[in-house]
Amino acid sequence: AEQGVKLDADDADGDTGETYTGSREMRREDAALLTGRAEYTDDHEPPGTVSLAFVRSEYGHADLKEIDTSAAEAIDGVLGAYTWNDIEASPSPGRLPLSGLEEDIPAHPVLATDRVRYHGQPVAAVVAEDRYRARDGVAAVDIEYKPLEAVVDPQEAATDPNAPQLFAEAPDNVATAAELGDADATDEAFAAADRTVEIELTNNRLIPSALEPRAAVAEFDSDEGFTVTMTSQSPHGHRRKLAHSLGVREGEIRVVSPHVGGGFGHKGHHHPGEAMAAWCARELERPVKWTATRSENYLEGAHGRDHRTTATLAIDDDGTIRGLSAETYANVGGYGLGSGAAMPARYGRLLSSQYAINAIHCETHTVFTNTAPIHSYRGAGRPEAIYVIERLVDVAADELGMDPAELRRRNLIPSGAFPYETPVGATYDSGDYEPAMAKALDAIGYDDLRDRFGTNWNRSSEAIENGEMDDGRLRGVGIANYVESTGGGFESGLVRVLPDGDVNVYAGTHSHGQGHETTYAQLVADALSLPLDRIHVSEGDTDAIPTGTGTFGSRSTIVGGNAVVTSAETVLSKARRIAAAELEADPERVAYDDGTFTVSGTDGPGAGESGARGDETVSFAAVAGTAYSRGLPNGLEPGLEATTFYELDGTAYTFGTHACIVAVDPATGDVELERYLAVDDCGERVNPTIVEGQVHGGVAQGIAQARYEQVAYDEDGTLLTDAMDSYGVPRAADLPPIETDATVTPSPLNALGVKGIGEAGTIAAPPAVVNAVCDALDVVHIDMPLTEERVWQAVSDERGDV
Ligand code: MCN
Repeated sequence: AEQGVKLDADDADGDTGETYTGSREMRREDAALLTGRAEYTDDHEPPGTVSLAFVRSEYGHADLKEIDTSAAEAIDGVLGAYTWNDIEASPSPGRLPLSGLEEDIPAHPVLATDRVRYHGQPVAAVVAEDRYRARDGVAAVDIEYKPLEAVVDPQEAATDPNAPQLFAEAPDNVATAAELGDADATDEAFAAADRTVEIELTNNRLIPSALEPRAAVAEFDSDEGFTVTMTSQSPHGHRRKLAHSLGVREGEIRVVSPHVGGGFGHKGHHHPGEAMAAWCARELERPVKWTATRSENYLEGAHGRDHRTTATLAIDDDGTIRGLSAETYANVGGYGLGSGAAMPARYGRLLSSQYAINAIHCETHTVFTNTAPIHSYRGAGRPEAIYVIERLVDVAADELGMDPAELRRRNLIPSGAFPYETPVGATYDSGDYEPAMAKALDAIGYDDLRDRFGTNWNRSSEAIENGEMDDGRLRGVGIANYVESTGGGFESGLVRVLPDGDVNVYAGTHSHGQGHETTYAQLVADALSLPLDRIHVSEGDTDAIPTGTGTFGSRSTIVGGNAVVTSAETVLSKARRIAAAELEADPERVAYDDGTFTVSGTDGPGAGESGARGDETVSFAAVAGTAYSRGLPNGLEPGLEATTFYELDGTAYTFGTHACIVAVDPATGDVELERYLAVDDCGERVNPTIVEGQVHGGVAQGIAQARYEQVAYDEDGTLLTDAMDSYGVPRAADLPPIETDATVTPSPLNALGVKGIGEAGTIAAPPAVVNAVCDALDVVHIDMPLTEERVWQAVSDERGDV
């Protein structure tokens, strides 16, 4: 495909008009990424750079008796070996910022104080001339631990009176407890319903496996302050958090984030690594580099999920859902990281999913355990909520002997009911669920599949015994409906026109794989009616970009996109006034299209010989030149740029239906995904190819959660899955082709009509896959990940073999 080709009326995606928005522009950023020209943090090597490495706790829970760094300091080339005592003696508070918790609960120290609370917690830091000697220094630090009993399961940590306590300030290890919805109304709904169905499930703990581990290069100058080059999804957020942990003002820190090789949430959080790199740079007055190894990233890079839930659905025999109640124990890990401990409390907001449920009640306990800190992994609460309701609906269908698709359809929020307020405090902006669901069911051939294979409500164990296809494998079909909340917080967008008419766009978001360089350029090119190649997009430097928020929560397109477009519109309106002055016309009479301002019907130099009045024109580029010349007309201020801080009034709810077909080998427990299909509705799509790419990536992660990924700690709190050979990251060959389709229901909350798409796949895929496998095996539930062993066990249990 070519670059810079506008979408015309014949485009297959159904949009009309000559716009870049909606067209399948190739991603501009890919040439540099694919040819290895792109610069990442670890490529940054200012003269004199030295290397930082950490001594990390070998124990999940232990008191620190003594730390002896003298042997490390004696190594040739080691410049310093530091412990908490050094941090305490310095001007820095040395603790990462914490929010949403009682104030007396201690925040994560950058180096352990007198106790370690998770395996891999940084205990000491060694800086040396190169990374090898830094490692030698790490090996030479001598630590005497007194191991303590550990607890890793959140439900056990909160409910077992004998469970070890992590913080005296958090009785029963509970960090926060929250309630959503109405308990009394839910009790009433339960009493009135024909029956209830219950499920107990675990949302398995995950590790973000971005290709590039976290890294930081910190430089310090006593006049200029800090420059921290780092892997970040939120450069301004990191500037603020670094200021907190270092005890300096934000103005003393510049954060620069070059290309980022994936994040999935964990590069939005502040970890000890970057804080210590900056602390050491000031201490040694040398540039200090820290790059996590894969294992370090696994030990300490904020993990995700890890919920234990008991949920009950109250339902009538005709399939009407009357009420839902859920109680969840969510793991926080050894310390709260930023707002991580408060995040699970919000997960219940999506429990209503696409269904009109009158009464919902959700209780969430977020719990400290001796495991790595947990925060937002792609989806951040939404996958956990949707998994609960979408599994429950299938269990209810089984109980009622009703087709699970039909049960869903009966309870969908009708298209006329928007904006729709759920009982758990969410207001859905717009939605039209039935067509998306119908599209998915049609495409997967749902009715035909049911005819051929039946459903788990009528399949007998005899049928399982016989197998239902010639190859002896059991087929199942699973569907999952979802909603995704998108667009929180404010975002900044600066549009600066240069004197020759080129346009620089700066946004406070930071792409780490999402393609903003392309999609923001499409939006601004349309807003300014200019060729795409005149628009240049920058993110990632806090000195160049107005204070922003960052890229997470599928927010960039809505808030960042609308911010840059609003700025472009402000710029255009000023350009029009300058053009009007040049053309000596009223601004209202000045038309603008395709880079040219026109006043029609003038009797100036353009007038025809016959006396007919002609058109006068001036180009956008010429107006840009005028904007920077002396003595602008009508008292206009020189310059041509605008900044917008954009915030959405509400939340935009993306939705869709995913469906898949599985074939399960009952002899081995092997599951093959024969088809996977996603129908997503994120409102207007800026770039359908990028949207599909986002869905592909999310679905890959969702399938991986359902089938492969599981963080494992032993009972002492030792992380067993600390590398890619023990943690089930999916490979290309593990994934089916992913078919995509879309419906378009614009969001009324923003002028572009867009909603976010970045997390849809991680939300919908786990329940779609688990529903399909449970359908194939005629079992009520199997916890993720659906390893061969678990699936085989479920088949054997069903047959009574074992
Ligand atoms: N888009 C569009 N039209 C829409 C919505 C989105 O064309 N209606 C395009 C956007 O312009 C943007 C992309 O799709 O180029 C994603 O936009 P959006 O949904 O706004 O999400 P964000 O850019 O804010 O990305 C965040 C989201 C999250 S929360 C995670 S986690 C995630 C993800 O994106 N991590 C990723 N996608 C990832 N992709 C890669 N390659 N690597 C990661 O770490």
